[in-house]
Amino acid sequence: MIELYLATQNKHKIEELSALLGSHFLIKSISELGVIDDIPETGKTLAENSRQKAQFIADRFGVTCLSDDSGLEVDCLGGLPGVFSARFAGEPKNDLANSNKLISEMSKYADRSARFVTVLTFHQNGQFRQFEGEIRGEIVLSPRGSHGFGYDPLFQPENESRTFAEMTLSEKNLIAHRARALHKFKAFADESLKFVDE
Ligand code: ITT
Repeated sequence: MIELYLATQNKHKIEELSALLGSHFLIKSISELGVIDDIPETGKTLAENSRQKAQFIADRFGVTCLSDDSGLEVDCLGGLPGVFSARFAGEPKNDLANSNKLISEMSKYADRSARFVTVLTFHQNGQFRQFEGEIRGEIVLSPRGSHGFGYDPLFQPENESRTFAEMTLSEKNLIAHRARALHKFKAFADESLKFVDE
């Protein structure tokens, strides 16, 4: 079993990742390390921000950790909100304000295609590795559903008639960006990590 600190303050990410990580990992919260504020993210890409969050925890505590930086990239907005997804409507970050801004910015476009992307960064013993997952879909201009978080009520994955917010966590986790990135991490872990319980 490997102790794995999740380098995020987002409880929904923790829920989604925890449901998939499996029994080889003992999941730990960075609040146990005394980190209770948002970890700074000042990069220009999801990959840079993801690395920055894992590096922040690694530099201070040296622990094995996994960070997540995710974003919604909307084609007609040139990839926005992208790296600005959490604070699209400004500070303080607010899911509803972000969604309302997205609806208003998109109303003049017919093309509603978009993708969700996650970049996970795994740190162990000074080594960093990244894993990316994406799912394509489209933005609906009337929010639907009450599950999930963030832009979930506005995102309808391709080949689905429901938004992410109309799915249970396990249904979302069968297809979503974060789950796809996590499966890549798990394949790497199964191949390369030593679990002391084996
Ligand atoms: P941490 O930095 O502490 O991990 P955060 O919420 O600030 O938490 P991000 O910087 O990755 O995380 O921000 C991504 C934003 O994109 C997030 O706040 C949501 O608004 C949105 N988002 C990310 N993944 C999502 C998902 O699976 N469903 C809906 N919205 C999502």
